[in-house]
Amino acid sequence: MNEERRGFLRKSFLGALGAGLATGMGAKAMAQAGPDDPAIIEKQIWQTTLGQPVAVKPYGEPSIYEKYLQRRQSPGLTAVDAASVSFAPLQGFFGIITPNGLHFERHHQGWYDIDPNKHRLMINGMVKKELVFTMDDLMRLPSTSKFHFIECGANTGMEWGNVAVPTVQYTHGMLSCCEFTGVPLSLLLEMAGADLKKGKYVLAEGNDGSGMTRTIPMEIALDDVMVAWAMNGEMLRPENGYPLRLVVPGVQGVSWVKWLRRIEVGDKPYGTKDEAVHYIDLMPDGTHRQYTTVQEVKSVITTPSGGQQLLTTGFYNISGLAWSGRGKIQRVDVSVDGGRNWSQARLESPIMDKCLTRFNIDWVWDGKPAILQSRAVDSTGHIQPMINALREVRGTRSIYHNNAIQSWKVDTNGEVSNVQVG
Ligand SMILES: Nc1nc2c(c(=O)[nH]1)N[C@H]1C(S)=C(S)[C@@H](COP(=O)(O)O)O[C@H]1N2
Ligand SMILES: [Mo]
Repeated sequence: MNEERRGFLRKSFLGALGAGLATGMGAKAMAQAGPDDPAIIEKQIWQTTLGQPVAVKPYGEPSIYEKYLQRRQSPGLTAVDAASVSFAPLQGFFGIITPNGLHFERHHQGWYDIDPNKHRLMINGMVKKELVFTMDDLMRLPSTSKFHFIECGANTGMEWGNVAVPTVQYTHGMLSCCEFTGVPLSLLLEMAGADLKKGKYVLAEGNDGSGMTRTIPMEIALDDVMVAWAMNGEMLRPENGYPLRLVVPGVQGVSWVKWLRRIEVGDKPYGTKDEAVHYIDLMPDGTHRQYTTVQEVKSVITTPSGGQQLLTTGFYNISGLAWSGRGKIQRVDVSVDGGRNWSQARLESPIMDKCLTRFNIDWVWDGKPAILQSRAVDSTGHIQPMINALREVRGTRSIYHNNAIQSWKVDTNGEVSNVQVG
């Protein structure tokens, strides 16, 4: 790889955006390689000297050449760092799994590294017997592992007002996807003898100072909700709820209560601050829509995406992610001309319920301006809407639940930027 060009690419990308460069963007540099390239004909230091011994780093880290791929805070979005969000660098991900160190974070009052020996989970309310579990008690139970996406209800929220946030990290980066391991909540409710006749809801409560509490309808609680201690093969990271969090597949992130300490069975919705003041959708007529549970079908092209630069005309692999809180992804169509023509993208397997699905499609850029869009359809037949169709129903003053089609404009100089079309 041509070092200068690589340096130039990194610098320009960093200078413009302060965001990481996705590997695979060195198209021109790769095209310049040839039979006289010293990188292939000369012996390199890594061929002629001894490498590092094992376990220099008992817990492994990414290559130093990937150090700019980081989760990042949006400057000016929140005044207090402990009540903030860091966005996942979607532009640098491959496949569907989010590496644990790059999972997005959203804390209402900071994160804690809670001593698992002091952590308890209580099941109370309308139950025959109140139960309190230690982590050891929970981890003896029959566990299950499942892949799911988590998306904050406020993801893509700035687009309601057409703020044209520059990169996919900031437009869609409150999204991650992991394999979670834990026990079904239904098992714990059964053990406590929950009153399933009168008990129509559960309240989930976190162990942090924000007093995070969310109501979950009983049919969802009994369906696929998990009390999880692991993500991607290791214990949860402290930022993501160590040692215990709720996994509520298909439902907005706020209901995935971290540092989970209590589940209460009740007969009506609890109307807590996190569902009466926050996480409510402001509708055009001034009313609020409460208890929006499902994250509707959505997709986004992650490469090429805002802030990236196409260096030459020619072949590109357009790649992105699609997901639906209602089930599986059925189909993704991609347009390169602002929605006039659509072609069906390849869906990579596995395609799982309430999980990210990776799509890819070939594209040859002719050097003319282009507008790239993706439109997902889920297994229940729901289709991702155009932004203005969604605005007609939802208005422009909401923050939450924007699942509109995202448009990236490619300029004649190869610069990719965020625009709104349709
Ligand atoms: N206890 C507790 N749980 C919480 C939160 C919190 O601040 N405290 N934030 C919620 C919100 S708004 C989201 S979007 C997700 C974010 O999960 P993550 O930080 O693991 O990405 O956690 C939810 N669970
Ligand atoms: Mo959230």
